[in-house]
Amino acid sequence: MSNFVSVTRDGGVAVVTIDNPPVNALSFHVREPLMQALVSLRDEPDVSAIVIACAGRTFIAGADITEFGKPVQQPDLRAIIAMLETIAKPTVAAIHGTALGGGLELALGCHFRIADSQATLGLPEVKLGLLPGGGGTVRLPRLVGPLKALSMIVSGTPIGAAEALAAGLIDAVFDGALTGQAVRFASEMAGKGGPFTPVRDRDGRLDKVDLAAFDKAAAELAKKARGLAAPIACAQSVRNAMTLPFEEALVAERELFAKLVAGDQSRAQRHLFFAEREAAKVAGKDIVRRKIARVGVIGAGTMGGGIAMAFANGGFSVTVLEATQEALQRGLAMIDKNYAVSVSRGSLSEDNKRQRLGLFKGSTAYDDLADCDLIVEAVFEEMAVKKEVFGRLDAVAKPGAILATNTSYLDVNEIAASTSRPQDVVGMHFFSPANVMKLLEIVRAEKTAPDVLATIVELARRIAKVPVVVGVCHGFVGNRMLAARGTESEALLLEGATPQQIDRVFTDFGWPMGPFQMGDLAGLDTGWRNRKARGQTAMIADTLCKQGHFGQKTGRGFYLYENGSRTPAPNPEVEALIRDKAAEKGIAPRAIGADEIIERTLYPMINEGAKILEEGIAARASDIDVVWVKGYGFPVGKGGPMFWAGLEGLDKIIGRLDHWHERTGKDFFKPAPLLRQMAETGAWEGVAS
Ligand code: T1G
Repeated sequence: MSNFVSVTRDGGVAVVTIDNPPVNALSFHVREPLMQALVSLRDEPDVSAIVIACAGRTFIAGADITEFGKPVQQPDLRAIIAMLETIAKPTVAAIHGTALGGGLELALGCHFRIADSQATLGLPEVKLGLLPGGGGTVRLPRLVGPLKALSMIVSGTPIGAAEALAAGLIDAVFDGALTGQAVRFASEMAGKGGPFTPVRDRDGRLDKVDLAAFDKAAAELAKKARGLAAPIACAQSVRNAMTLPFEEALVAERELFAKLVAGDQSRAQRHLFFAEREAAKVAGKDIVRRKIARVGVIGAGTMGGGIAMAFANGGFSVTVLEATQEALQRGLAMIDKNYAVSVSRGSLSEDNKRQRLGLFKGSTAYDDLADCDLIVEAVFEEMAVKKEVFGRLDAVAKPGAILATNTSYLDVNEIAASTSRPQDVVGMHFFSPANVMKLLEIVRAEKTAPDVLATIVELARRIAKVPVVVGVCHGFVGNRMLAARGTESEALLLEGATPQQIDRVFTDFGWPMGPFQMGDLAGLDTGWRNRKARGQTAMIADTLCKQGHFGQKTGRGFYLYENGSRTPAPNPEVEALIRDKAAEKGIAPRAIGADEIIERTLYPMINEGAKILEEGIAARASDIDVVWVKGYGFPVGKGGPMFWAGLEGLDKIIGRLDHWHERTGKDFFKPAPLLRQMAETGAWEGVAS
């Protein structure tokens, strides 16, 4: 046998164990010995049944994603499953941990599937821009029915063992000692005698759903695809299971898979899969992390409350500090209300709500933070206020406590300098709503100790955040590039583009919404306050703010929101305001095309990303991609701004930046040296191989 696949015997039952850490991916060095083992066991007369199990923390978590884009080495997964289905003796998959993708597909090639009660099962290929390419779209509907299969495959969301049992995906659920129970189960099946029908021959559930109902459900799901090909292909392949003979549906699945795996969208999404994990790696695996049990949060407003919830959701005890009892009670009431909404939506049980609320303590006295291992401030975004808070923290926090600031923009070095322990100070830039948004920019200040950084990066994943370590500059990575993306917005309006037109270019690109609709949603007053703090102006936006028009919350901003509606409608007053301001500046409006809008918003954003890399504010281009996809809704099918720059072509980007630099004289368009250097070498690190 091989190091990755072993066979043991338990009576007449053969147990094939796969051991390919860390997630038992179906790499070639697993597939080859696995095929050999199954072929020989199929023909061994004294083997009455076969169990396929995995060592380590999980059943097979899928095909080996690192193999995509390279020549397929036989046997491929489909060949193994096809061979499995020629075995007459009972075959049983023993599932623990996560049976995902090709792992679940292999299990679908067995006659039976049993699972540990804590196991999850799913076909998440759509999240990689793919579809289940090992027969999952054709076999799963045969067990759980077309509609459940459609929902599982298009969403990519795994289900638990109990749900899988109820749906007919698995045959039994056990607690503990799974392999032993699998052997007993297999032996019982063998004792009952065959024939054992492979999943491929079970058509009973396919015709229980009429095609019209299926197409209606698929059409609903297609609305959320937002330009991504994989969700549509997934639905088509499940539909083929209903309308085509098994073999034809399998061939059609393979053709759809081949197209997706070679496409830019899947390359982009596979890039992001690894980029997210790369970003979470901190130099020095052997660094001892500090123990974090109790967390203090200063400020119970929107950000502070959301941050406190993020920690409570991760199981941490949280002390919430506010300046007054009234503010504290308001903040705690908001937290309670947020949990109540989750319960009403069914995403949280009453027990979980009670358990999480039990983790909170409220206080108005800094001394009550003395037992906290980590204290996060989320107070007003002004340096003087931050310094005052950190000065007080320095006096009460216990030695070794980590002091974190949630600032979005400000200089964390300056904040750290207001304490006697700058080595314990770090930035934790959460995104609103902090209990929902995945991105966490971890700001490494000059004096931040390595173990502080390592502790917070690891902690991020415990509170379901995606960490990216960034350096100190105004706006760090995300907001600094957001500013670059928006610098020309006003000019584009004055020269003839409308807010609707610009927003439409963004949504056609794949963003959930454009910059003006986003500004109305976030509140135009936030940007106004930041501009004033930096002595900057924006004619149109400032005028709207001076008139008290902050966007959705006031019913009007760049758009109108009639009767409390959240749906934006064109605002004739804004269009008149733009014309008036343009006339004041002697600008004759002209037609502005989509390409120009992209070149004057997204290209400068990429240029800023290159400068961020040059300055070492981000360690990798892929970190920037993670920031933008997880924090700002950059379309996953384009892999993030730096990956997309590779798809767009650096020469083209540089050429257009040069054009706008010459035409406007704005240095902001001057291509960063790194862009030119990468274009010459052709080795733009933003593009996966
Ligand atoms: N292939 C290669 N490497 C993988 C991998 C995979 N499928 N899954 C994880 N890794 C690596 C990962 O990069 C990291 O590496 C380490 O394992 C730990 O992962 C034909 C086409 C299973 C829920 O999409 O969702 O099957 O950084 O940090 O948080 O139809 O990994 O340590 O060097 O994520 O405990 C379908 C992807 C593939 C599942 C565990 N399967 N994996 O989460 O650990 S396509 C998936 C996950 C397919 C077939 C199709 C998670 C996890 P490193 P981790 P985790």
